[in-house]
Amino acid sequence: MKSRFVACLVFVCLAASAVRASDLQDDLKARRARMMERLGPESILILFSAPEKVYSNDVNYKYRQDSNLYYLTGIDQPETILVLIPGNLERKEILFVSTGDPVREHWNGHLLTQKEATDESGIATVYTTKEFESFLAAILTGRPYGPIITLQEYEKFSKAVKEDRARIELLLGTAPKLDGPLPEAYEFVRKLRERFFGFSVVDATAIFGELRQVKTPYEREILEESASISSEAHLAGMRAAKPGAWEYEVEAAIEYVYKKHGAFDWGYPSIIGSGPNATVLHYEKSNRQMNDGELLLVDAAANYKYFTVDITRTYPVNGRFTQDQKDIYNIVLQAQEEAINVAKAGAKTSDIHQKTVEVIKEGLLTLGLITDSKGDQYRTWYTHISTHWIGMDVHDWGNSNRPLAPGMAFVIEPGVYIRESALDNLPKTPENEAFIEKVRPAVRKYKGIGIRIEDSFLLTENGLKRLSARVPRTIEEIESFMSSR
Ligand SMILES: [Mn+2]
Repeated sequence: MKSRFVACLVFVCLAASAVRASDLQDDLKARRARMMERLGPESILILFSAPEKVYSNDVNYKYRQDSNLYYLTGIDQPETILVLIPGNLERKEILFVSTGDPVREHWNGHLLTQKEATDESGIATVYTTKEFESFLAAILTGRPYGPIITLQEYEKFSKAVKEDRARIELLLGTAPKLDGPLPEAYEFVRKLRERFFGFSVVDATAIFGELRQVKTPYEREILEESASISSEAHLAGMRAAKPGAWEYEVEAAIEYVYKKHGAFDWGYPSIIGSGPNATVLHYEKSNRQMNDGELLLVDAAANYKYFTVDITRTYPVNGRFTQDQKDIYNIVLQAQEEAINVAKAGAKTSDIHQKTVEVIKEGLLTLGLITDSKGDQYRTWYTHISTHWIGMDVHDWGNSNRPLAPGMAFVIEPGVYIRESALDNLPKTPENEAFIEKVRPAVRKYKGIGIRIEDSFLLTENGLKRLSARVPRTIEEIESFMSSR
């Protein structure tokens, strides 16, 4: 009964969404304006869409737009290019899209017309992708581009090119090795430099990170809707888990909820790990049958309108925790609880993580899984960092040195994973031999238990908001939900 009531609430909440389609266009416009402010009048930004990716042979994966291109355009079509020229008089925003190929449209569906591209993005100037080369050649040799345009339109940028001050901002990604192949972005830079002069190339990564790190009111609403769908999906997963069921049945129950609410798909491949699979951080196979007495770790969230939260729950497939499972669970839960209290405006995510480390060390020491709470022994069982930004990417762009401020969204996800093999992998030093001998009995007792608890948060002007609050989390909440299914 209780769960049905919750499901009802979700439905009402989603149906009553106050977000209108035009809200996205308004937000896109504001995002581009902020980007152009950072770029300045002597820069241009060139941003390419994500390539299509091969699934196998001549079949592609479902197309997923590059987050940054979508962030500034709302266009989810391949072969799209955005150019921002803040120094221009009117045409500061120019979009290139592939249009009007009847054969391609027959096979793969409608391509945006220039007018539709304008309607979706709010960008008035739209050219075809084929024109991009001649556009670049024009503006990088100090000529204007496009019909019925005043000679002054491109003047600021042209002058910067002529005087060697122009900046081309691109997303370069990680620098390639000297002897390896050039990634596409670097290849593009190489070709630009062969043909044109008067500019330097700048990596725009940091600006995107800074902008995306603080969510706009529109983005906060979508993030909450996305969290709402993912929370409901977790409840569906909890209903599907039982001794004898297969991991993929839980996965199907979860992903059904995503699709039912019009989500694109998962935001990252679902992790549905039962028994020892719960200790595999990115377990993706979902093909094991669950046994009575085991835990199931579920790490899953939808990509809804290009926003993804990140939620993990670990619960007993038969609905009741054993004492050993409770021992570990309570450490992770307490670590999360205490870390939540640290997550205030002005704090850093490293402070949050440090708190989880402190609590987990104490807990592991008490259970005999480490012998020294001062050093790094805890890393044998707590193998990852507990925070990251969320948003358009599940591990969203942002600067971790920036103090927390309203509009930032992130997870807190401590975890403990007791893999006996972790002891075998320690370097063979006398110190480690002694450690292994002392903790071996506790490791035998708890081996195969993997627990992660992960919630998604939005820091607001009124404090921290747990976006995944509806998913049972404490031992009491979980056992009560599982027995009332
Ligand atoms: Mn995560």
